[in-house]
Amino acid sequence: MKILHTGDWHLGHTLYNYDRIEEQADFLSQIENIVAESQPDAMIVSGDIYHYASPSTTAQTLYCEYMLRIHQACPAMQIIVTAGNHDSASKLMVDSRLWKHFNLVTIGSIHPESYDEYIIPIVRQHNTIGYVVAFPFAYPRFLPDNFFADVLEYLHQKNEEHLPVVVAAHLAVTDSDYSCHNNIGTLDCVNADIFGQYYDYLALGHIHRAQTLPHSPTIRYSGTPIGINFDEDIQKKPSENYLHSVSMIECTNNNTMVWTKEITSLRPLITLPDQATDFETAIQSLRNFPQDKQAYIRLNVLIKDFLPYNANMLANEACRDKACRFCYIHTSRQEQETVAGNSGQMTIETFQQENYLDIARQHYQNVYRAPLPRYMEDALIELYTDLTRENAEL
Ligand SMILES: [Mn+2]
Repeated sequence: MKILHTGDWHLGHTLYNYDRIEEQADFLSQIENIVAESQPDAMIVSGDIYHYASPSTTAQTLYCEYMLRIHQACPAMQIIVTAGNHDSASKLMVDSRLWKHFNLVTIGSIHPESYDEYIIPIVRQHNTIGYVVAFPFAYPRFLPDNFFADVLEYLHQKNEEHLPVVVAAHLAVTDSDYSCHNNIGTLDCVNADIFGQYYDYLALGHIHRAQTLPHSPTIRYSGTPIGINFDEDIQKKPSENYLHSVSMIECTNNNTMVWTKEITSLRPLITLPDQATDFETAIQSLRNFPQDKQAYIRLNVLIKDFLPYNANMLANEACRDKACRFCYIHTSRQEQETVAGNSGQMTIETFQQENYLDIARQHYQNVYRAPLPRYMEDALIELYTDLTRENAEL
């Protein structure tokens, strides 16, 4: 059983107000070519089909057009689409009955009553050759205990021929590298153990960096086909291009092989330069950026005090005759020595006890080595008074 595993398409996603439909069409057509060439038995799209729960008509048209083309590239292939946390499960289900006629099954939400709903037999020339068990996104706390493992055990009992089983899910598992996500604090992580043991490959979506779990070669995130935010595309080693791909899986007698097919980005997300530098050096590297290279650019600037007031204008000017698109300036602050005897770090206790104005004064002194200006002090007092009054009214 050969499977193409992808996910996190985020169709309709825009980056700093730049429309990305052209890039999204480009990666879909690459997937279409991979399908035509490798003729998989199934294709799994593990959630986050669209970026917005109410996708634009352009994004939906794109989905329709390319799903049909992908289907036509390999009509016997079973396509399985699950809803991710970005999708509206009910919207995705609207035309799901029509899509069944094109060998495409959509799994929108979890109704724990019927296990068979999640089990899709994969058929080649009238013979079942394996199963895909597809779970959409669900908050772990809303799932019945042991749900995933129970469904898989139920299939294991039925699967007398021990045909291969591939599971699709959209969630964050512990031990994965989610350093590219800036919402780590809100990411609910579950242990991959919750799937039990009766499967051959776990096709995950949710985390955007393609990766196989350490010590578990058959648990994998396919990653996004194109970068969704700049942090995803930060190279592990400077200057090494971050590769996007789809994953290919082949399950044969008790053996699972995994390899990738690269997806090239029409407009890669580039951080310029790799290491943060002063503004002048950064803007110069943008001026030197190749004229015809299509890319999204963020500048990586190390600041001591403030950015020049016209920094964004200068960056836009530097791109004027270029094919690249300037997005924003990422700033990091140079570590400064703090007042002698004061580490600049405040304990939570001090923070709770001190007066808000003293905290502001001390912080300003530590960072800028100057007293807090009078106008800032006035503004702070005004804000504080407004806030406390609003709170009193609530
Ligand atoms: Mn996603």
